[in-house]
Amino acid sequence: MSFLKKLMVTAAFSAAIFVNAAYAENVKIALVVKSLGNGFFDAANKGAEEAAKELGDVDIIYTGPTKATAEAQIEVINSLIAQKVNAIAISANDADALVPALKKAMDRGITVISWDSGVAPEGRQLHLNPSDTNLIGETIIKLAADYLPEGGDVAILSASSTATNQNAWIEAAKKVLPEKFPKINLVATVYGDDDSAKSTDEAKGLLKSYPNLKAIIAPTTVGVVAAAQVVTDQGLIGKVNVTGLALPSEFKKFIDNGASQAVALWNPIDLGYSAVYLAHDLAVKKEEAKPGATLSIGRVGKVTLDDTNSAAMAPPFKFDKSNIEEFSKIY
Ligand code: RAM
Repeated sequence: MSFLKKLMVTAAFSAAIFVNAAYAENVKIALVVKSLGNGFFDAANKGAEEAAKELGDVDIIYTGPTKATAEAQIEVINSLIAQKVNAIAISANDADALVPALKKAMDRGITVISWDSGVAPEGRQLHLNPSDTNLIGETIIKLAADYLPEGGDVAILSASSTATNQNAWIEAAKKVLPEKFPKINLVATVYGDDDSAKSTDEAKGLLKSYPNLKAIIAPTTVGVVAAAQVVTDQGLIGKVNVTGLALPSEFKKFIDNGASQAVALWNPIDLGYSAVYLAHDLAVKKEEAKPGATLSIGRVGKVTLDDTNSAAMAPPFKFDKSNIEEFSKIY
C-alpha cells in the first residue's frame, strides 16, 4: 500500500472513530411533521430516507401528530426526548408554543432544527426555509393575478392559523398587494388546518359568502386540493380559479380539468433530504450553526445562515398544463 493510500485509509478510519465516539449507534434523527397523512411530508420523508442512506449512520424516525396542532406536537417532542433521539428536525405548528419543549430537548443534548415551518430562534439551532419568504408571498398572489387581467376578488384558504410558514407568506403577500397588484382585492383569509374536511368546509364557505370570488389562493398542499375539488363539484370551473402551493402528483387532475390554471411549489424531497443532512452534521458536531456559516446539504448544494440562523433554499417552480405531467411523476 502506498504511503498516500495508507494515509487516506487512516484518515477515513479516524473519521469513523470520531463519529462513532459521538454516537456508538446510528444517529437517530426524528423528522417531525405538522401532521401525518399529508403527501407533502411523505415526499419530504422520501428525501430524508435518501439522505440517511447516503450518510450511512442515520436512522430516521418519521413522526407527527394526527392533527396539525402545537399541543399534539409537544406530546410528540416529549416522547422523542424520552426515547433519547439525537436530533429533532421539526416543521412547526406554532413558532412560540413549541419553544419550552424544544429547549428541554436541547438542554438534554438533542440537536434541534426546524424546516418548512419555523420555530422561534430560541427554540432551535437553525431553520431551513424551502425558499425566500417574500418571493413565495409574491408568487402566490402573482399566480392568481396572472389569470385575472381585469382584477377582482380573491380569498386565501390557509393551513392552521398558527402555522409559521403560511402566516409569513400571507404577510409577505399582503405587503406587495397594493403596489404590485392594485386590481386584486383580497376579501378574506380562512383556515382549513391542513385537514381535508375542514378545508372543504372553508372553501364552500368562501364561495357562499363571496359570490363574486374570482380566485381561491391556498398556500397549502392540503387546502389547494380541497378547494379545487369544491370548485369542480360546484360546477365553477372557469369562474373561480384555484391556485397556490400544490404537490403535482396530487393536483395534476385539477390542472387537467381546468379548475386551476397554475400552481407552484419547491421540491419537497430535496427539502426533507436537506433537513436531515443539516440535523446530522450538527448532531455529530461536523458543523456548527452560527450566523454567516455556510453549511453543506449534500447533493443539493450549500446554504448560508443569516443573523437569525435561518437559511433559504431555491425559488419555487411553477406548474401548469405544460409541465405538471412530468413533475407529477416525481412528487
Ligand atoms: C402543506 C403544509 C406545509 C407547506 C405546504 C406547502 O403541506 O402546510 O407546511 O409547506 O403545504
